[in-house]
Amino acid sequence: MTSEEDFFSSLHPAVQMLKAHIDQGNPIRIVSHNDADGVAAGGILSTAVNRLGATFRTTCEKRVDEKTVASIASEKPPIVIFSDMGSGYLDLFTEHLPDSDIIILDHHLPIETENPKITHINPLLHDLDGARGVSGAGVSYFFAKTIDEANIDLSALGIVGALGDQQDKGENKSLIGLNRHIEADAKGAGLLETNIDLIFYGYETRPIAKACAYTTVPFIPGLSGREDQCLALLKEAGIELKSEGRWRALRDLSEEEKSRLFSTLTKHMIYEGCNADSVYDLLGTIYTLKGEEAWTPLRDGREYASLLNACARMGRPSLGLSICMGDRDEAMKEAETALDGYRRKIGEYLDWVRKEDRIVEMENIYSLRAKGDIDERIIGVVASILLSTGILKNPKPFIASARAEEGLIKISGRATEAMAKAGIDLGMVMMEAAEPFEGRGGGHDIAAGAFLKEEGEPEFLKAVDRLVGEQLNA
Ligand SMILES: [Mn+2]
Repeated sequence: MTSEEDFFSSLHPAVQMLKAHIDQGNPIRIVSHNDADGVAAGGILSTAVNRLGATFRTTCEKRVDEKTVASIASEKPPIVIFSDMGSGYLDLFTEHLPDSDIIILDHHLPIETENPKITHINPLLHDLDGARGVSGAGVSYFFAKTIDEANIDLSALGIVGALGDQQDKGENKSLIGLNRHIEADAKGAGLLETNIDLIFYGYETRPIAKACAYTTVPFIPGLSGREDQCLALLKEAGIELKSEGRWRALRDLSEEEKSRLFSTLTKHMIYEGCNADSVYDLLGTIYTLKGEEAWTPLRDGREYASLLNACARMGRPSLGLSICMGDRDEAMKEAETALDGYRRKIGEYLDWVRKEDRIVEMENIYSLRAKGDIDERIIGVVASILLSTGILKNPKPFIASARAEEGLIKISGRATEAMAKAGIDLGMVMMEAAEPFEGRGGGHDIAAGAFLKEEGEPEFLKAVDRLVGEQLNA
């Protein structure tokens, strides 16, 4: 059997276990991760379980820790499904949830267990790429499709989750690995179209200045969230904004206009202190979700993911869940407000970071200790943006931290693809570095995190610096 077949067949026992609980009339407890991918995963699972006629309750959590697990245990759930989280915490489940059957649908670094009550689905257990090849929503989608082929319409959310986790690491920012199967399903069902161009949000439908201003992944310093600046840039590039009284969208531009826009963008990026190549981040595969209304943020896969991400980071994941389950009315309006607030916050944080000059260059990493100045739910996003725009002069992983609750700090580490190729695996680094500080760490090679007591942070950062150096010299 190939690893993929191996992975797919690992889903069957989990589906059987779920169905057995539903046959007994048990409620299904779903716990997902509080980010775009996690919300999409939660939406997929909630829909699939709902279609089976089961009662269910879904929440999104920032992290798995003793407190979270103990509070889930207090509900005495017969079965818990963890999605986009859990693989690194099997010992906590064994300790605190001894009476529940547990299904884990995750793509983060797994640990092993002998506990027969845990059914563990993770591509990494089958030598498949979990960091770039499939997301938590993707694993959840395959699970849903194993339940019933009719769940193939949920493939669109699988794509959204993958884009939310920035798994567009193939040529022209395309999806790779198991995500390809999801893409094929979505295209087969008439729910997805792809093409290659500037990846501004709203390629087909939005006025260009808005499309540019709304784009947050990649975040364009000076333009994201600033429509007036985008208008000025278009003017400078000599792009007509309207034709015959109608706003023009990106797809209406001629090749010649596109290349003028591209060179003006390049100048802008250099002016903002980004490296010149970072403008190529703006070109790539556009994922248009054909099942969604034109003019809405859900029409573009990356923007859909940003919307879910904003709901999660602004503390309103249930809005995102409602949208994933089909709500296009109230939840949608509130989510758009959350997205506005989120864009504004990121812009403010980036201004703050650049003004305050708080980034410290160590031997093998850059670090930023934001303390209470950046929201812990947004620190990871800020770290990704700072790393991807080339504002940091040397190619080193970026480790940022912010205060969480109860004297803890959250650490977010980000590395580039090139660094991973050079041997850096931040997931391993975080796991190892957090241990002596009674913290927990883990994740993927290019994106990882940890939690620990604030007083341990300086030593922890030294350990990270050393471990990254060891990986580079191994
Ligand atoms: Mn994920």
